[in-house]
Amino acid sequence: MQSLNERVFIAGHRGMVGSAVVRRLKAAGCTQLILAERSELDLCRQEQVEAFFQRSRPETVIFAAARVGGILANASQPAPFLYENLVMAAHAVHAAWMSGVKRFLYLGSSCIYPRDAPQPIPESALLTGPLERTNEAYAIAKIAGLKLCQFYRQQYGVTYHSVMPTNLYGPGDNYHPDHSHVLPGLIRRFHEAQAAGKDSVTIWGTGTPRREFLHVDDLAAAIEHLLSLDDPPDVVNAGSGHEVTIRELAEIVAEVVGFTGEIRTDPDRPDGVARKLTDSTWLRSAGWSPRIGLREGIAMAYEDFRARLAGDRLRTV
Ligand code: GFB
Repeated sequence: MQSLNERVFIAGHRGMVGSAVVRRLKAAGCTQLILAERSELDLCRQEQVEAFFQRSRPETVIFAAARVGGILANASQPAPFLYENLVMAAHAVHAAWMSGVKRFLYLGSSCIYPRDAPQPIPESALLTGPLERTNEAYAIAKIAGLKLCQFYRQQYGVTYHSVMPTNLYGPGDNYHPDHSHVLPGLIRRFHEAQAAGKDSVTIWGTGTPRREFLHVDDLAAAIEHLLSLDDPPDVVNAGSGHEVTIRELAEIVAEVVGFTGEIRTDPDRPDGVARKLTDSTWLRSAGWSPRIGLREGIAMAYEDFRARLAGDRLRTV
């Protein structure tokens, strides 16, 4: 942000990313955060979005609203993953431009890159090959969103740009047993196995895919940093630079939770893409670097999980 007094609309402030951004900007001293509950603003409804922007007049928009989920949710619900993410982005970018918003930061995902992209994946790999099948719908919507920003910037001279985070985790994650991402899925499964005294836990797939994880508070710092730059590139990756296999991840979760039984795999479940390590050289050279290590971050996420479980506040959407 150029100034702490700017009117900043955070779309999706109830989600894991949006709430981390709210925490970060409040701590930085931002005084005019604009937040809207879903009952007040349905981003899938164009008239509502346009009326909201005309009424609330944000100067900066951080677009963290999305239908998100893990590999199973993506693969089994491609229609709403494409439709909702596509129309939300289209409505918000267009309404922002019509109401005079000069700065718009769109949140994408590292799954926009081709399945067989070189590793680590540079931003230049975009649209150079076929996508991973299990999240094609989400990826197509996110590519359309980042292209909207790129083309509005190119044609209208507004600073609309995008950040592509790697696999995220942290407080307020979704712990749905089937639809969550791998890390909250494993935290829940290992916690329940430990509590029930089970002697084994089965993880999905072969355990061999590699993933890179970034704590959502590190992403919030990246977002704040990107917004402080006058002329960022259209698309910027944000990753930790550190990848683990799913089995290694499960071993860390087991250790954090205190589960000492056997870890089994289930090769009938989908693995998804084999590797997805982002190249964040640009963002690092611009002055951002992640601070939260994976083990430390998982321990923090587990604390959050337990607190929410005890308070009956676990998100399972
Ligand atoms: O996090 P995840 O669902 O999504 O799965 P992706 C990552 C890997 O973990 C896959 C394995 O190889 C899964 O088979 N896995 C093992 C599990 N146990 C579990 C479990 O209990 N739950 C889940 N969910 N996975 C997503 C995309 O891809 O990444 C989204 O579908 C988005 O579009 C997101 O881009 C960041 O990393 O494969």
